[in-house]
Formats: sequence, C-alpha cells, structure tokens
Amino acid sequence: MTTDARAKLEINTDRLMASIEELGAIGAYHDEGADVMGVRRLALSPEDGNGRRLVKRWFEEAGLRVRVDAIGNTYADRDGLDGGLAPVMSGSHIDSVPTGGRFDGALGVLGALEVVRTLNDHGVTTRRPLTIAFFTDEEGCRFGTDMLGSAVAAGRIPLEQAYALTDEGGRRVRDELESIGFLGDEPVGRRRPHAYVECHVEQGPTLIHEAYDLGVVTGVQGISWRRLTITGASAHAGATPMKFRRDAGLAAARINCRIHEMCASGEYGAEMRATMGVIHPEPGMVNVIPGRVIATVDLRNPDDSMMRRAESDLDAFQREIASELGVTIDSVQTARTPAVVFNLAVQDAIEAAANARGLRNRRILAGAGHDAQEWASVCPAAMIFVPGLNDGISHSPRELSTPKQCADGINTLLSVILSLSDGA
Ligand code: HGY
Ligand code: MN
Ligand code: MN
Repeated sequence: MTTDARAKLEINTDRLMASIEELGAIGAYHDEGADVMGVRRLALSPEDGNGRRLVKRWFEEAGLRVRVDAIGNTYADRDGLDGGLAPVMSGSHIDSVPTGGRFDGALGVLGALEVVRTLNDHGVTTRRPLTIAFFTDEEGCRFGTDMLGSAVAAGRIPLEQAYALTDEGGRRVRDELESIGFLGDEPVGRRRPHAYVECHVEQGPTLIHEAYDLGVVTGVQGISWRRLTITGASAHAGATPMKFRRDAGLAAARINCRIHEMCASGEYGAEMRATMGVIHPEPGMVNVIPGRVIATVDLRNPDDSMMRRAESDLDAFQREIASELGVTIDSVQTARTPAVVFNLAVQDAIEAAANARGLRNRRILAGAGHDAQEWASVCPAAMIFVPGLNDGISHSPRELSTPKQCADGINTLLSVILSLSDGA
C-alpha cells in the first residue's frame, strides 16, 4: 500500500463505538443525580478485572501477543517488518473514578486496538513493531496516587512501594493485583518504546467552546495531592461552649477556604487549581462536634516554582490553623508530579496528521494527569485530545464524545502511529 493510501486509511467507527459501549457496560451503574448510566470500575476491583479480561481477549483476537508485567500493566505486541527496532506504543487506562464516564481512558485503549484492527483489515505491516497497552491504576483514587502502573514502568515509583499501597479497607495493591489475576511475571520497564502517543478525551471545555476538532497536547501541569488527618475532640454540639471546642470540621473548612483564596489571589499564577475532594468528618452526627476529619487536597499548577510556593504556604497555614483551633493535622503527600513538556516532534506529527485530515486543531496543555506524562520520561511522547459534549465534562457520568469526535481522534492516532513507525 502506498504511503499516500496509508495516510487516507480510515478506522471502523461503528466497531470502535461498539467496543466502547461493551467495555462501558462493565461496572456500569445508574447515576441518580445525572439520570444517566455511569461507570464505576475502580482500579483492581472485580469490575476492573472483568474489563481487563475483555480487552485482553480482544487483543488476542486481533492477533497480538499479550504480556503482563509485575504491576499489572498489560501490553500487546504486533510484529513489524523490522523486528529489531523498538516499538511505537499507544495506550491508556481502563480503570475509572467511582462516578466515571465511558470515555476517560477507554478511548485511548480501544482506539489503539481499533488502529490495529484497521491495519489488520487492510493487511498493513508497519516497519517498526507496535505495542498497544492498558496501564494499572491511572486514576489513583482507590490507592491514593495516580498513574501508578506507568510510574512504576517508567521507574518513578519503586515496585515494592507500589505493592504496599493500601486502600481505605487496608487492602494492598499486590494482593488486589493477584486477586484479579493480573500480577504479571514480566519485569517492569523491560522494553523501552521508540515513541508513545495516547488519545484521550480533553476532560475540559476548551476544544468544544472554541470549536476545535482536536487538541495537540503540549504537556501536563504539575499535580500535588495530600491527605490530611485532622484530630480535635468530639463533644456535645449543644452543651459545649464555642471557646471550649477543638473542632476538626472547622479546621477542614478553613483549609478549604484558604486553598480557594490562594487560587483567587493570583499569587500562585492565574492557572492554579485546588480541590478538597474528600471530606470525611467523624463521627458524622448532627449533634456531635467532629473530633476527626479525613480530607484530601489536590493542587494543580503549570508552573513548578509556583506549585512549590503554594505547597509551602499551605503547610504554614495548616500549622497556624492547628495552633489556633487546638487540633493536630497530620499531612501526608500522596502524589506529586512536576509539570511535563511533551516531545515537540511527536506534537508536530500529530498536528500534521490532523491537518492532513482537515481537522481544526490547536496546541493545548492537559489539565488532568495522564499515563503519557510518565512515558515522556522514557521516550518521545505526546497526546491527542478529543472534545466532549456537556462542556467536555469528565469524572462524571455525563462525559460524552460523539462517534465523529472519537473517529477524528483515532483516525489521527492511526496516521501518527504510521508516521512514527515508518519514519526514521
Ligand atoms: O487526577 C487526574 O488528573 C487523573 O484523572 N488521574
Ligand atoms: Mn484518564
Ligand atoms: Mn480520569
């Protein structure tokens, strides 16, 4: 097949969307609030295990050789004409947040599979081998740190440290990997890809609001997560005068207000974002002053020096609040990744592929963390963003991209994989 003909190859959109729907049915739940079906496929849960087995079967049916590494990352290899060359890799994750949608992660995994299925349909063999993959626990919401599988494969997090992470019930990563049958025997990080490209929903409003078909992702902003255990004293809500209280709930509220003030102040850059996503007061009764609160803080900032300053100022504020309210605050950093810049040549290959397909595109920074940011430390890497309806909402069952939006992303992924695998 000529290069020109390859550039015009189109995926089978119906097959892609059918795979997204079928995987989306695993862990599906009816979300009362949004009145739509959402996805709850927490990392290493039985649902994640079922989703992994389905996708692994699809990999095998596409003629790929599947291997699982020691942290459960699952790779599927396709021969190239020159087997001695390092592969081009593409993938993402299939675990979800508890109130997720059908596209976050799944589009990148099933889109890479659709690329392989399309190459198979047309009898195309690439010069370099190809590897498609799904990585373990990208979301991080069950065991506390995100991009876990990719971070271990890239060498940022030691395997034993990952194994020892526990969820709220004290269940360890290693045991949960074993229980779903994905404690693989391949050493982590054994094969270095030639390049890595990932397609993902944008998870934000920019592309849809500015009427772009695609985003060429320039990098990922910095991420800093901390878990707070705030300890005061439970006491009677009626009988305890205000000046005798050590109210852990008040401390959490003051910290939550402070992180929002920090964002609004502009002192840490115009793009800083902060979220207190977990706020668990104990005992959680209407007439008992909370004696203990478990809370989390998620900070995002594209500028590493501003992020460091925000972290240090928040540490100082936590100490002030502890002394003012008579509580103790145990603050543990659970995730920390610097801002990452993606490889310019891979970005340019994505832009060229999108332009060749007549797709309106722009460079865009990723607001969310992604597996690609870990692979960027191992090989040239970048991402393709697909717009979403409902203002691009994500980490919500209302997450929704149209068949055309998904096809635009995966057709571009097909072109980029061909250019990376057949190029120099
Ligand atoms: O939190 C994140 O940015 C990603 O969705 N794990
Ligand atoms: Mn994701
Ligand atoms: Mn996510």
